[in-house]
Amino acid sequence: MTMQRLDFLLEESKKGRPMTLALACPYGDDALAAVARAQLEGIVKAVLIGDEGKIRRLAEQEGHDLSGISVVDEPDDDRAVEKSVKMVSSKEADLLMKGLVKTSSLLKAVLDKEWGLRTGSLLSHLFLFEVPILDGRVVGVSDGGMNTYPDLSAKVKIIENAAACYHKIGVPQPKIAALAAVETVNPDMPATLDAAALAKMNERGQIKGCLVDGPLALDNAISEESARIKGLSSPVAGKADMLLVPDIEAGNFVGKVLLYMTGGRGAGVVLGAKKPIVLTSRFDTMETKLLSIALGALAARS
Ligand code: COD
Repeated sequence: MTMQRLDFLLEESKKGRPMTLALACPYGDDALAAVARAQLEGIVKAVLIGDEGKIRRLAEQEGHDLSGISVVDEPDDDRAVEKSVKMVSSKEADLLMKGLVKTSSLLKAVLDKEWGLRTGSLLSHLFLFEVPILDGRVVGVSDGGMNTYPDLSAKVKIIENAAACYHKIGVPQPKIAALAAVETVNPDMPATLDAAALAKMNERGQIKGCLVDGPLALDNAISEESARIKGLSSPVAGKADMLLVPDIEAGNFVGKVLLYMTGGRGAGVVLGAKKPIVLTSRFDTMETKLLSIALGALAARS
């Protein structure tokens, strides 16, 4: 069974208590619209941290109802990011969201040794995509957002972070394809060596809570027909829930192709920190932002 459509994230995240979300610098890129909607739907209780005058003007211009939403006035962007991160590290908020601020600035604040959200483990980004051309099938990609060129140990952590998130959204044994350009081990292609090692580590119980196979090429990770033609029989080939990509470039390209060239929807979150971080890009639609908040809210549950 593969996951279909991302709407279940909205349904599930409405159940139980709304999570308190700290949104840093909520200016003009649909983040405010998505948070206002998430508050209305009972998914989150939002706190907006930024220039209060600007936030209220924007809400009025765009017609967002801020009643019930708290605003912390901090006109300086760096200090607004710091305050937002501190709200989460002090447990005043259950999850963090990036508004109109550079991804690297937010991540650097999250990694601050004194007041950041480090846990001693690796932080990694997971993006779930709903792919129309596959009848709405949900395919995850990690890590196309945070870790640039992960080594084998980092890839293990990326898988573990993703598996823990899949468990929280109701997939007890996610099928993870360790991607490479080919499905055979080739000593000249390091991604195939890491993928084979990860598959073996999973088989031997060194990586738990998921099924990992690799190396797999994108086609035989996703398409059962392609896996059959290549003679691959494994519980993962053709049925992958998540693609473990070799580096940020591969992850970013796959993700952007799915969003911008297939008209898909997505939901993205940074995992492995004290609490999840909703990290969408300026170009993501309001819908993708709302789905990301729902994913973050589910991942924030203990
Ligand atoms: N998890 C935990 N700790 C980390 C991580 C991580 N993923 N990355 C770095 N650290 C720690 C290091 O151990 C070190 O203690 C400190 O943070 C600084 O490490 P650097 O110098 O390697 O990292 P930075 O601060 O220069 O950059 C970290 C970023 C996450 C900002 C950087 O890796 C980055 O820019 N990633 C890409 C983000 C991006 O642009 N995404 C957009 C794609 S759409």
